[in-house]
Amino acid sequence: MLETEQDIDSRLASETRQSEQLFISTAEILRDYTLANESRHASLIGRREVLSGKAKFGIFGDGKEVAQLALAKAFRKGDFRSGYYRDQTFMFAVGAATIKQFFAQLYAIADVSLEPHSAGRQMNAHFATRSLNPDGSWRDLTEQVNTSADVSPTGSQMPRLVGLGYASRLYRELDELKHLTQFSRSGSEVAFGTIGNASCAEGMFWESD
Ligand SMILES: Cc1ncc(C[n+]2csc(CCOP(=O)(O)OP(=O)(O)O)c2C)c(N)n1
Ligand SMILES: [Mg+2]
Repeated sequence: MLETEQDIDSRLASETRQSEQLFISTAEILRDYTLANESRHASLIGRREVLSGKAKFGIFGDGKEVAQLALAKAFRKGDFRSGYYRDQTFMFAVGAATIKQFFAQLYAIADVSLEPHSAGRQMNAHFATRSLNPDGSWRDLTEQVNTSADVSPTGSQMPRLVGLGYASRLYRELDELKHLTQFSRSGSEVAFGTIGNASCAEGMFWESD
């Protein structure tokens, strides 16, 4: 059935209302574009450094910039990531890594103040956040973005992801854990995971399912 003029007017009005709800400011679009562009160049320059023998090994997140910017918008303080080596744009976007730190790890700089993710001990793009202060006391994990420390076996982020999700469930359900407010927002935090297609064929992926 053909739409009448009135139908079209009301459809357009409703679509306009929907697009207003999805409003993103010009400033935010420009910030996102800038970060995506910087991250892409970090990948291209990093790969050149590896292929010309100046860095030990490299694997990069180019091609995933936009998806990771979108993921970062859903991520809140207190949430956790368990991911893999393609996640640089997400890590930059949530403020948990800088481009300088990214290159410090690529060059295996063994100085924790320059390379706080692993002090040069891990391959590149193996991210981590700290749960402890230098004096060994716990940080308030609900006030920071968190990522479990990346390890290299493909698929190994999945059991960690299950553990993080299960921990939130326990914080939600067990009264005796309710006083531990520095670890959990009453179990409402979200554990986000990332994985590559090939790693979805690993045993650890299926065991985590
Ligand atoms: C258990 C294990 N086997 C092999 C490797 C070597 N390795 C590193 S990345 C990779 C490919 C992973 O592909 P995919 O999961 O599709 O991720 P993509 O890099 O394509 O996003 C392999 C085989 C590894 N890290 N761990
Ligand atoms: Mg793949």
